[in-house]
Amino acid sequence: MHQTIDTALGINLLHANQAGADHNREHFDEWGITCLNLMSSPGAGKTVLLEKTLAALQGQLNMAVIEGDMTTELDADRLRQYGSPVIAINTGRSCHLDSKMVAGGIHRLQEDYNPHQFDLVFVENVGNLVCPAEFEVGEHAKVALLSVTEGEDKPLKYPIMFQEADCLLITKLDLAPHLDIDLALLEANVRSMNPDVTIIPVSAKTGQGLDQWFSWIKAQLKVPQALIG
Ligand SMILES: Nc1nc2c(ncn2[C@@H]2O[C@H](COP(=O)(O)OP(=O)(O)OP(=O)(O)O)[C@@H](O)[C@H]2O)c(=O)[nH]1
Ligand SMILES: [Mg+2]
Repeated sequence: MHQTIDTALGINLLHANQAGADHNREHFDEWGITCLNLMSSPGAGKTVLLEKTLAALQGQLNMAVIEGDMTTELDADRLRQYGSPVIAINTGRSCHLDSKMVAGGIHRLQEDYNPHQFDLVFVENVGNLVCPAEFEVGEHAKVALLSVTEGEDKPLKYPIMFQEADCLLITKLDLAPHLDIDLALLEANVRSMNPDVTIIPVSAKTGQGLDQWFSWIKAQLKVPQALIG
């Protein structure tokens, strides 16, 4: 009995969230913005990757970040050094951003800036390999990060994140020689969940793979880069 109620509640919750996500996406589409939702377990390297990305693409693209964290603005403060607007959202007891929280971030962007100026909005989700994958926020693509320190089995144990991802970044590649990680097996496990996902191994520390990541980002833009003045 409880299970039935829980399931019905869960379906209603996800349904309401989806309606909000569709509404957020309509705003992004109206403004010509591409929104990318970055998700991973805690510490896989989302913020460091965003730091490298903001630094590298500054001057080429007009970017903003909606930064989700349960309590602090530590990540938001790190990212503010790169000149792009960073909207911090504290989720409190929630282990993921939902579409309503991101709508709040969008409204703050709208109030403080001309939203038409942005090409790209990154959402950094709360570090969690489960719930963020189930709650769309209005993104155009989902980017999952999995660091080499987490183990080859994670795509099998936490399938939804890997099934939903449009792009999978294998992070901290510089650490691989110090570990027993089997990268071929890791990739095979990802492919068994999602045969078509783009897989990009990267190291934010050495810069390996970052050019491929930047090319993937540019291929997602709503306005082709050649037209961005
Ligand atoms: N060796 C190495 N360390 C990295 C790399 N990328 C990130 N790190 C380290 O991993 C730790 C976590 O990085 P963050 O970018 O804060 O991870 P995050 O996913 O944003 O973490 P949460 O927001 O807490 O979920 C930091 O100590 C980083 O310096 C990398 O490419 N190589
Ligand atoms: Mg972070």
